[in-house]
Amino acid sequence: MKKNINPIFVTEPSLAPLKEYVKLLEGVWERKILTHNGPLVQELESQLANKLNVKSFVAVSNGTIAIQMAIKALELKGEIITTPFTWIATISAIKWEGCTPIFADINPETLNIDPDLIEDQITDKTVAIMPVHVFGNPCEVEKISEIAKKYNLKVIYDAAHAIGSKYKNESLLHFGDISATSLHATKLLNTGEGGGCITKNKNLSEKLKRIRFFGHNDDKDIVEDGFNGKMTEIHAALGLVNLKNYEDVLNDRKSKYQHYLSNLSELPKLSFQKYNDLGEPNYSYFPLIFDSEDKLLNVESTLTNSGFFPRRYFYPSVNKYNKILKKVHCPISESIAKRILCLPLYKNLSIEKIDEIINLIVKSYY
Ligand code: T4K
Repeated sequence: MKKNINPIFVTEPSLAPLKEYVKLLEGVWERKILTHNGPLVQELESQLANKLNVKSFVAVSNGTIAIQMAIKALELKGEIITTPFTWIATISAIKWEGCTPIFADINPETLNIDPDLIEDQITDKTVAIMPVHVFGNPCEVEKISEIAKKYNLKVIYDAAHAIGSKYKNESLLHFGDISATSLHATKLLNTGEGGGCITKNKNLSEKLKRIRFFGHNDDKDIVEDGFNGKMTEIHAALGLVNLKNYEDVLNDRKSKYQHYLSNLSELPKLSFQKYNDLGEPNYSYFPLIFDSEDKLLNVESTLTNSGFFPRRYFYPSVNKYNKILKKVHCPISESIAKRILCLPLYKNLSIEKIDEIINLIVKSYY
């Protein structure tokens, strides 16, 4: 097999035609409004709320800030139970808001927090649960909501991966007190950097808008302890043009996901993320779970030697970052984190390239 002249990375941003973006930027140049809740940010929020069928979408500067704003809006101080199988941003956002992350281990099949392990971690300091819809796979939202009700806890979903995912036909972003999503370059829908907070509660949504704008109300009085979480017009313009291709990107990922799956499912001792029966994921990542780390390293080096660069999301399990976190053991997450590899998956990736990846994996297996 020839080495790729152009390396193939785990993902590539889906970008609308440049001409369409430039057209929107011309308006920005004319208006000279670059930020502070400009018309394009408002338009993006309204289009996103319609497209995703959510009550409101508060656009912010990135997904990490969205999580911090959710914690701030709910005025949480104490312990937040979360998953060890996530990106470090989940944890850093909790810590930046002066709260303490407490880990409940994951289900080895769904890769999401195991609801049956949450109650063991509840103490009198617990204020909230922060599950992550890992790789867009819906968490067990109903069980989590029951636990939260029983112990009077808030639920914030780290929905960074979850734009386009559904649960019982409703947008997954509608669950919990607040969901925080990401519009980063590597996500299904991107504004370059960006994110959003979603809630069904109108008062909370208004509060989030004030928090993102230094705590100002409409009369420019300071009524909240806010900060700067604003999205710019330049980012919103990118979101608006990319949003036009959103369904196309979603369907493309789904068909490529299925192509990978049908060609790899016969390989021995290889498993795949188990999707929630009541949900519909957005197929935003294609993770492979090996039976040993050695097998993973072998497949990874075969692929990289041929110019394909899969990624070890998430490695290591975040509870292992002991320079910033107290040592705790999360055996399931630690084991999965060592054995999971995400394959390239994005709109411009051709089926021929995917077949090359599949062939390399199959060869390195026998
Ligand atoms: N919660 C969870 C569960 C998350 O996964 C994340 C972020 C967050 C919260 C926080 O959301 P944000 O604050 O980021 O909005 C990426 C992203 O930086 C990060 O957004 C994402 N999760 C995380 C899982 O992955 P890397 O380390 O993969 O970035 P990088 O630069 O290695 O990019 C991967 C590949 O994508 C590259 O090999 C090439 C391609 N790429 C990347 C960028 C940035 C492009 O083609 N163009 C680009 O502009 O972090």
